[in-house]
Amino acid sequence: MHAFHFDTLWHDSGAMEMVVTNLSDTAVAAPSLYYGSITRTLPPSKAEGGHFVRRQANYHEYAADETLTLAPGAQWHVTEHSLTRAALHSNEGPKSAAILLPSGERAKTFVADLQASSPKPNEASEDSDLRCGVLPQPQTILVDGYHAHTPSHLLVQGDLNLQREASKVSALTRRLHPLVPVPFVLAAPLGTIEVSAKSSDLPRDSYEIRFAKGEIEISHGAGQGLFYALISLAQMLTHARLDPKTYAMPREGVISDAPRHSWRGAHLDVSRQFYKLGKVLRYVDIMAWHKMNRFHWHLTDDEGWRLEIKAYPKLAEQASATGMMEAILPQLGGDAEGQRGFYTQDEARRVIEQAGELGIEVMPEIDLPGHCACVVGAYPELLDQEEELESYHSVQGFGNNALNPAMDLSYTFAEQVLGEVCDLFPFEVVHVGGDEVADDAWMKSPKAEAMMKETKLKGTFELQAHFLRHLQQFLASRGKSIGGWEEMAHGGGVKTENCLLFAWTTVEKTAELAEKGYDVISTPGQAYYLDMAQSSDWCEPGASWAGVTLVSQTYAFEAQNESPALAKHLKGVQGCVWSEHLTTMERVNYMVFPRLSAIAEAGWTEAKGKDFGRFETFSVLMPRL
Ligand code: TNX
Repeated sequence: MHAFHFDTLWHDSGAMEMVVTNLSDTAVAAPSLYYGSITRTLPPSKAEGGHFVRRQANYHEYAADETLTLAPGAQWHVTEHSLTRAALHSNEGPKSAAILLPSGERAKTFVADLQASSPKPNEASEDSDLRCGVLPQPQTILVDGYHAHTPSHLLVQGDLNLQREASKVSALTRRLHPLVPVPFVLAAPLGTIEVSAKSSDLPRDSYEIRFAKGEIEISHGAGQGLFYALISLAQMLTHARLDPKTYAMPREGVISDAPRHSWRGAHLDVSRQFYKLGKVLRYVDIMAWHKMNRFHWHLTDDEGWRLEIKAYPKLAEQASATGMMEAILPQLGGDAEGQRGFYTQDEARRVIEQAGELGIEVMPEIDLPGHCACVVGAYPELLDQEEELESYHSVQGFGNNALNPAMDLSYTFAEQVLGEVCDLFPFEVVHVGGDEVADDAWMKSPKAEAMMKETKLKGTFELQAHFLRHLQQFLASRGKSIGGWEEMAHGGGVKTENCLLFAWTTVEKTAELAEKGYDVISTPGQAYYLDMAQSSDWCEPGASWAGVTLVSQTYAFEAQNESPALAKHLKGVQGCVWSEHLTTMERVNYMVFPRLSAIAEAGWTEAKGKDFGRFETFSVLMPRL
């Protein structure tokens, strides 16, 4: 989050007022302000509230009085009366700024739009069919009238927590919708609609917004209630700006809202295609805009290992690359040059931090024991040296790609990797895959044969379950629950306690796992796999193993049914973005949107609030990667 928020106001008298709000936890003595603005100071300066220090072209510097101490939440106003020319648009004010702290550090500062002192209204919206533009659809919306002119900004004042959250949502909106005004400002001309907030005994993550007499009042439960209320307001303003004929800002009315499911997940496979850090951060932003709250980061697979692990440096150095000279030859996309890429632990921390600020937990997935072709490529000692090469093949065609439960090294490897992962990721669930081990894996391994004799474990899946139960115990010793795909229940399975399974092969699997006593997330390939083709047309891109999934089918799918086991164990829903076919960003966007928006709505909105017609017109406004 930014430590400071910077608002600027244009006065009709020809002055520019600059307002710095301290959003940090510490008081700052005698700060200095740097900014770049095309509306420039004309020396000699006629500043009030601060001293002009210097300017070069658009670069400006002002210092506060030595006696000024800016407490957390407090504001420093400087008004400059001597300017080269008048500002005519909101983009003619400061575009970038920093605050110089006494330590010499330049603190991150969010720069809001230049506001006009007598704002000119945007296009009038008079249609009686106007709506609140919020997706996922809130549970109840009662509106008695809309503003004929959507305000450019809403004012937030006084309460530091509210100011911080509002500034954060403004920054998010700027990243996703750089062409619309930021929703929340911390200083504004008289007459700007003000937002206040109070916590109440509403359920966790719930909120209510009351619009009355030119004011907006939020009451919210614990958790993310306030953040979600602000996202709803930010969306209403943004969408009214983007499509004023359809969406508007309520003048009188109440919105009451609460999430339907506690797990509203989105998964991203960064192994089959490597997506740069900036895209991952943007994916997290888009999730937050949809009020999704669990990012399932599929970090490893046969084709590439994408996370730096200090104990096994060759994972990042070698297992992250495919190519003609690599252990893994070029696969889908990446041509003959192959692909390469991984995230450092510091980069992963950036994702975790940004997600955390946006109410999103990051669940890492390290896919074990299967999907490890690149791992054994970099560390061949992980294979039973006496096992025949290519003695079994995964469904994707990789030979001997699963860590062998009969080898001590497999446990050492898994524990060291998961140990680093536990240290890095604060979320309580670590996903260890468990999927798609070939049904004859290790059956030609002398070591596995000896182990089966000794332990009475029979066949691939009992060996697999033995290995996964060990990982479950290891994770429990680190205070974590185990996550995994539905195959974690095979061969006797892992324990149902401290475990979360992801049902994917069929629609029925979710209830089956719940009936076995597992907490479960519903992500059936037939509805929520966003790599599936969207029509049977020959030229339609996508995968086909789960059939064709139209947007309307994704939207209509309901994970919940009458099963009492589901009522107890269904924790939520998730969209999965497998990337074998998603070789370009155009394809990613075409496949993922708007189906991801449909899943976000399934996670949030009760079934009675769903309406495909409304969704279809609205979803085009949601941001893309
Ligand atoms: C199945 S879902 C897989 C993935 C593929 C996906 C393609 C799961 C646990 N395994 O490895 O990428 O299908 O749709």
